[in-house]
Amino acid sequence: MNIGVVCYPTYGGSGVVATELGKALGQKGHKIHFISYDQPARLDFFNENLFYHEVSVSKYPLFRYPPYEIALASKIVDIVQFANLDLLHVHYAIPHAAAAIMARNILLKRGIYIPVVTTLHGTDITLVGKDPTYEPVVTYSINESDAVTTVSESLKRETKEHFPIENDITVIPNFIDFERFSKTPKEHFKLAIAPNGEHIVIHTSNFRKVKRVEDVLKVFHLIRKEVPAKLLLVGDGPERFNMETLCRKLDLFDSVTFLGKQDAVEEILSVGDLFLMTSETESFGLAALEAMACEVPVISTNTGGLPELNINGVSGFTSDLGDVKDMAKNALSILQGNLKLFKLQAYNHARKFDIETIMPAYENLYFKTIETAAKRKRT
Ligand code: GMT
Repeated sequence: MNIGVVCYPTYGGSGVVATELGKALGQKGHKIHFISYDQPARLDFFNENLFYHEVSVSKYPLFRYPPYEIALASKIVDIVQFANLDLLHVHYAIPHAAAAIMARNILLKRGIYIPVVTTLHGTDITLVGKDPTYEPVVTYSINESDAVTTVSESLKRETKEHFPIENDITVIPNFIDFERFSKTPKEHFKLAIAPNGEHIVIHTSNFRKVKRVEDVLKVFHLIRKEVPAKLLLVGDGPERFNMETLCRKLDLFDSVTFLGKQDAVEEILSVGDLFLMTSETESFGLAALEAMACEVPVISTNTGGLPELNINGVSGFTSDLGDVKDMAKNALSILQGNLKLFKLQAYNHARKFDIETIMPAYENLYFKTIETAAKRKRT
């Protein structure tokens, strides 16, 4: 198949999922055309099946807000024709689904029907999408898509609850590439971080408010009162400065390292004992899955899709939002109890999300969607 993939190029979960899926499909022989405003961060190699098409938005003094959607739709129209695409897979509804539907309508006038698969990732529904500023267009684009997927049952429920959706929604959970994410501990790194054998606790995120990184620090503060521990914070974002201030206030600075954005996350996770995800909501929680694949148990909230991923008492523990005392209690029960068992259980649970198991679900959906579109054309 020739597939166009529209995604954000950043380190955020939706861009990572889009890129990793595209790379895996490319390895299976499909031709994958990424369309974005920058080269996707995880698109770290090219082969004969992978292509990247940059969307550039021309500047004009009149444009207070450069019209990205129009540039994107025009680029999609061009690539569908130029690369003879069979299907478009757009990740994150805003504005990708709307641009894809616009492109599909333009192409229809030229006698081409390009089916659109939209994958909803979370904040495009739970935070931004619900906002009345965007809601009518999000609803329209979801209903107009030829197929819609969500990354968890919880996100499917929320989508149906908050939007008048007429389409079926298929749940296809996120996945992990075990060739990349597997425990590869670098002893010298571990020793540099925890020279006295302290436990290593990790959090990775984009430091947005929804991640509640302040709760990560509060939980770690309680953990460190009981056991020697170090905290590695991976990623960067708007809350970083506030978190550095809070670290000083809690007198944690010596035990916390802000690593910023990192490419080789798997190497960092490989030295971890525990992963903290205290988010207000997470449609899936890909960062937690990456940790589990590297044998790191997870302490998380029980919101959104997290309980589908982090099985309470198995791959780690889940607590109510903001209940930092319960999270710290659970964390200590792992660190002071059978850590080895939890590491193994976290890894075993992660195996259920192997890319090799999940990828065929997308492939089947593509085939079905293309077939349905072809039937429509014939009738
Ligand atoms: O978490 C973010 O803020 C980034 C966002 C994205 O779209 O990049 O992540 C969402 O999609 C990921 C991939 O499907 C999920 O693993 C995250 O749980 C989801 N984030 C939220 O729902 C807050």
